[in-house]
Amino acid sequence: MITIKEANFVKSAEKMDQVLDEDSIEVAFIGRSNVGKSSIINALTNRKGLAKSSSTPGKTRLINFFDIVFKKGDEDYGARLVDLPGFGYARVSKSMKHEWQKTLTKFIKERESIKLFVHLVDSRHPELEIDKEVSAYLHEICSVEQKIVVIFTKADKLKQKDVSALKKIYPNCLMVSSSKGKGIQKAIDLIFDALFGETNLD
Ligand SMILES: Nc1nc2c(ncn2[C@@H]2O[C@H](COP(=O)(O)OP(=O)(O)OP(=O)(O)O)[C@@H](O)[C@H]2O)c(=O)[nH]1
Ligand SMILES: [Mg+2]
Repeated sequence: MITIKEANFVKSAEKMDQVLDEDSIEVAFIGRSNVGKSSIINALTNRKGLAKSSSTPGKTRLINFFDIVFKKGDEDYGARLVDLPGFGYARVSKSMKHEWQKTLTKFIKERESIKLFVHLVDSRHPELEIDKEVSAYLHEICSVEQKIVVIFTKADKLKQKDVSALKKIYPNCLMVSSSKGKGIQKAIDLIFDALFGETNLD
């Protein structure tokens, strides 16, 4: 079994010149505001409050870095999780919002240490325009050394018939509930495999 045995907050960056050096492989959590980016980081690391979550959209306003250690058997594997502000929402003036989105898109585009983009999509609203835009953008900028996975969040809010409907459209999709812990082990396995799995070695 793969576990995350350690997770530590390292730094918050408001601007590009404050970000950490690209000295670790990174997983960036991307998605619209309030989709559950910070919550899944807490669920994955089993550390409530590590990443700040809130029912008010726009909670995460900085680029937050967390160093983690995966454990598989006797081996440790270091990586870094990056919690980002949400796309499409900022409770600030229009010009500030524009600045943020610019910082965010620039960061995602230029940061080669990101090996995996986890695009989080609300399982209740899988077809939103903003997610189509995010997906198109990620595919546009994704290099051969990078991967993209989609994870559906807030699965606990779905009725069984909604789960079946979603599975019909996305047969192999991963649905998680950060609040109930459902699908979290699968998400850890998926992220680990994307970073360190044999398919990753060339
Ligand atoms: N029911 C349920 N609620 C969740 C789940 N994950 C997150 N939430 C709630 O959704 C709200 C937003 O969660 P966050 O993790 O702060 O979302 P975020 O994507 O980081 O939002 P921003 O930082 O604003 O971009 C909070 O009230 C969470 O408690 C889940 O799996 N199930
Ligand atoms: Mg957040």
